[in-house]
Amino acid sequence: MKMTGAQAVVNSLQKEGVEVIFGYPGGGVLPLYDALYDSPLRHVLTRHEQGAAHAADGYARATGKVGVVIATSGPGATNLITGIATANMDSVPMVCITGQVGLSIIGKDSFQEADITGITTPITKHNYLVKNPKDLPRILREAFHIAQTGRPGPVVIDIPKDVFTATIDYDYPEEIVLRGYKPLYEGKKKEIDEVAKALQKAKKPLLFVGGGVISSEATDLVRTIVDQYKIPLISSFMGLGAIEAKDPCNLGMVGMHGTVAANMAVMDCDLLVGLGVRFDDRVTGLLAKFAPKAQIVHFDIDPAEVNKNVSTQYRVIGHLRWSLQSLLESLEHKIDTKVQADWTLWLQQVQKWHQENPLTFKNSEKVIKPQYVLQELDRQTKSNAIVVTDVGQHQMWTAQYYGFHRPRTLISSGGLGTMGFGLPAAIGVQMACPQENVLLVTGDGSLLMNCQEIATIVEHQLPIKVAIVNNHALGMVRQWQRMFFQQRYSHSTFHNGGTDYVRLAEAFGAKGLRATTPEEVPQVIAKALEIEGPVFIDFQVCSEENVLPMVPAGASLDQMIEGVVD
Ligand SMILES: Cc1ncc(C[n+]2csc(CCOP(=O)(O)OP(=O)(O)O)c2C)c(N)n1
Repeated sequence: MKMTGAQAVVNSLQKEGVEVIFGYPGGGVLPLYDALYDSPLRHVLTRHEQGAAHAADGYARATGKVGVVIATSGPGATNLITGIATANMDSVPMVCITGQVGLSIIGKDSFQEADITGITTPITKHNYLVKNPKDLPRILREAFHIAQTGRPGPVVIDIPKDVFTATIDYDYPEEIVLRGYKPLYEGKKKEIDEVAKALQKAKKPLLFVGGGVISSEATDLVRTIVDQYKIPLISSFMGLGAIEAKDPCNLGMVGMHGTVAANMAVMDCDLLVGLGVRFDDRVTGLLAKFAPKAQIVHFDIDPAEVNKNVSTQYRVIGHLRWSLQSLLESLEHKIDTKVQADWTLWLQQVQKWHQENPLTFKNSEKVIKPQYVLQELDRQTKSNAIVVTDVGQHQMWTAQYYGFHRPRTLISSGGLGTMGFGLPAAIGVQMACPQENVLLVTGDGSLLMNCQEIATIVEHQLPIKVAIVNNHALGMVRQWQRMFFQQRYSHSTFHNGGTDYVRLAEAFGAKGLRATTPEEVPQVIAKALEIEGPVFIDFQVCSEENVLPMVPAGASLDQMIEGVVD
């Protein structure tokens, strides 16, 4: 069938089952926007390309499907960069379509030209500059395949304006032939058997659950292992929600702001089994003292991850669904009562640590404590909202005080730590899950970084509830300055009383509420939950609070600061 390049892109998106696209038009992509005009595809016009990228990312994190974003050439495309890097660090499947100047004027500093394939090479799983219009269907097919298979990630397709307008014979390929790209599904049985043997010998095994467990939809298999063998588990920030927070085997988050029990368990275990984790520096602390008594096992789909940060004794490369299923088969009848008895003793030990060292804070009747806001949000939403966060103290308090029970219910920028992610990501999440309660927990700093997207939320009347943990400061920066820079608060405070967030919300046409005293917190949350549309709540919290416990950067996991630091 004959059609233009732009129509070919639209057709291909439909063939890939795309439902919604996030984007922002401009000269370089005008032919594509013209083709979208006649298509049934839903397009959400954000107010900034960065917002579009985070919205597509949020959509992908909430569903597991590929998020799609469109931007024009030059500044449109460069505005996507932070969003692409964010998705890349957290292995989120995304296809980004960017416009490019005409083929004959590429490389001539043409108007609105940027070398986007060059710029995004280090932050994409793959990228394309389409030079021949007839390659478009194949490239789109490949891009979706690459984005969602193996370790998921973002793929950029840069399309020159005259490629959009050229006429081609359209045929969408069924088959994909990609030399050199073989995303592994099944690993080696031998590797599994070695892990099973190591487990039989272990007296203090510890499962370490990461975001890969969620993205590979393998939570049920981890659940089965935990139920059957009662092995304690810890979670990375990205792994929260994979297993119920309240599960008796779950010690919670590990690392810099992890629980005491999780960190102590790492220091004492004799076999640490990493499942879809990156062993990121916020998790390991001082590498030389990470899991000092343990042999380390690493399960991952991406061979490049193994031995990147920690040296492992055992590794299994493969899709976690295959690997965990095989491990379960391999373990069957091999864990005798003697081994199981050791594991039970170990579980009792770590549970005792967990009971003796719960996450706590000193509540107050005078000032609103941020942790109290989180506890109350958790209580009133029955731990059942999809919670999106920004980056900072509020993000860590959310991880600590909200009870995540289902996978894909904590949507947050873990790897890159992108302030400004939350609001647009919440748009993508609410679009993907219209029936769910979507709660955004943000900071007064982060919210301002993409606050233009309030307009998008209002336009689509998305019923997102936004909790602004307003400490009139860049709280996490302030905390570091307080603890490690002799309280020299260099440029971390918002003066002049900060922004009036109620009026900001109202200026965009959303509802704004405020809580200034602890008694108002429950009432204001209840009211926000009753209101149907978008609501922004300004919680005026005390700015002195620190996120604790804390392992200082570069210290070992047993060097936790637990008490309140003044
Ligand atoms: C885009 C970006 N710029 C800077 C930082 C560094 N940073 C990390 S946390 C933080 C403060 C966040 O402040 P706020 O959003 O108010 O949250 P709070 O820590 O007060 O809860 C900053 C500046 C970042 N993570 N992202």
